[in-house]
Amino acid sequence: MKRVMSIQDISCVGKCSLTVALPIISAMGMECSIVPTAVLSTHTQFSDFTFRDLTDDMEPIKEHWKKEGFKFDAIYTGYLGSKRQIDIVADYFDTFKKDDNVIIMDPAMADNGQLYAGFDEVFAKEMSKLCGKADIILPNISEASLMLGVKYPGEDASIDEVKDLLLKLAKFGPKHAVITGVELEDGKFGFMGYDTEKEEFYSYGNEKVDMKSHGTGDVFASTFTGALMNDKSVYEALKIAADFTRAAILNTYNDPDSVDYGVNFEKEIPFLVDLIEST
Ligand code: PXL
Repeated sequence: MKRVMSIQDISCVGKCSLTVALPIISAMGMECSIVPTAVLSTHTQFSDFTFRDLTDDMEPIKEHWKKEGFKFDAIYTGYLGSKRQIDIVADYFDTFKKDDNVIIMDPAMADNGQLYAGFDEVFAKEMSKLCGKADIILPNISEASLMLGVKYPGEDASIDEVKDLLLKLAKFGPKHAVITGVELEDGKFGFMGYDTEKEEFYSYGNEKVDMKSHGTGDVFASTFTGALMNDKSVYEALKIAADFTRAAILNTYNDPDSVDYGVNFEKEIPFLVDLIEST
């Protein structure tokens, strides 16, 4: 069985980061080993959340795993809480990156042009340096522009603006830079990516569901990771992630009892398994 390492926080209520990565990656038939970076009572879109920093545990976990000789087929990182955590994650990459595994980074730190609570532009720059060690990076439009230190073009950025961001992200050094949450030319909503080796753009989208939701970037990145581990190509895995994320949003949109802090990805797990089997 393939093994994924996921490094991000546990938000006890909030349907994001590890409470999304673990069920999705497990449902896709992969072992998901975790490095919890912090325990929060909720994600940071709530007020008065608690935050227990677990940075001091990260180095000893890494050292133990190194001693045990554990190997990972993918390393997938999401929300990181501080510059020090970014430095430690860089050490994880140096320790566990091999020729035959893949590093996937979702630089989760902003939405709608706004950094999440506790972050600043300096943190965004540090995150951009870490992206240079990744094979595939999955920022949204806000994260891409903040990491690049350029003006936020808005959620309705034009295709030319998105392409410009992608070419600049490519200079960080990943094999694929992918921007999520893009309004495509055909009126669809999805992702646009750039393959830095083939020097080619690609994109895919679905009809937009008219709803703002939290944690969708985490659902997308977790699904992408699981699909890639199921031997799908980068493009196929991104497409599966886009289709599943949209299904989770649509389910939430149609559910009168839905919560507003996350999406109903749980209800769509059977669809995810179908997507994996039929792709
Ligand atoms: O969904 C991204 C995310 C992850 N972790 C924490 C967050 C957020 C978004 O707000 O606050 C703690």
